[in-house]
Amino acid sequence: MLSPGFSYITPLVSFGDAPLKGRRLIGYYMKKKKGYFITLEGIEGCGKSTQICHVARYFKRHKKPYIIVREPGGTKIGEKIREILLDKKNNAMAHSAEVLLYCAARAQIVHEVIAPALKKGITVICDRFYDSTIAYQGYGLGMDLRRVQDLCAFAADGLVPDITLLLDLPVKTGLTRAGRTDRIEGRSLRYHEKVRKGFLALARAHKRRFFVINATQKITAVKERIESILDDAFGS
Ligand code: ATM
Repeated sequence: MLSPGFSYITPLVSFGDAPLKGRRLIGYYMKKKKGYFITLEGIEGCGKSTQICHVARYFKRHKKPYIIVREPGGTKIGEKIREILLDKKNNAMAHSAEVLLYCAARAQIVHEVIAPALKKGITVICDRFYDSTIAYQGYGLGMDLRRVQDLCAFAADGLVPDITLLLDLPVKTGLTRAGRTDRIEGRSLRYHEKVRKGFLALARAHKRRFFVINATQKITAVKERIESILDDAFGS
């Protein structure tokens, strides 16, 4: 069970009552908190790993302390769960077991790494978070979306990303780039199409937090787009 103390994180990171002008988080958040929670999402081969380094460099340039974490994983326990989840030999895994394992890994990293870092004013840049579970297990596997969302909220202990950068590209392009080596990547094209649609549906449903970026563009163009989003949200 997660420590009840972590519920403090909700008002700190939720966009709920933020005095937004357009999408800009005027001085309010700059004064109220120092650690931002930024997530990168997208189908396999979308270029998250490359772009996450650019996001990190952005915060380094602005002299903001940050950490980069990945999901599933990022903790000793989470990395063990990752191995189980991605192992092709585990093809008998029940859908319910799969969603619970992703959520278990998340609960651990929130508890052990993300919440404490944000509390200390450290920006957390996270390679995937619960939007992946909603897209891959909810939309992709066709599980009950409300149930999956509830599990995600429980595992994240109410933590909501400040900004989610969704790198979007056609499934065929992404999977060709990725090489399809793990248990989830090996699923059908149709499955991955549903995942992509899921991400885009999430972006439409959470317009303030999501930014959809065309990941078919050149790496530098994607990087510039991300920097302008970060400038707009956090810049001086
Ligand atoms: P990365 O390759 O981005 O590290 O993610 C591992 C796989 O786990 C990835 N596979 N594909 N395609 C996406 C998948 N995944 C889920 O299915 N649900 C989740 O909640 C998360 C975080 C990842």
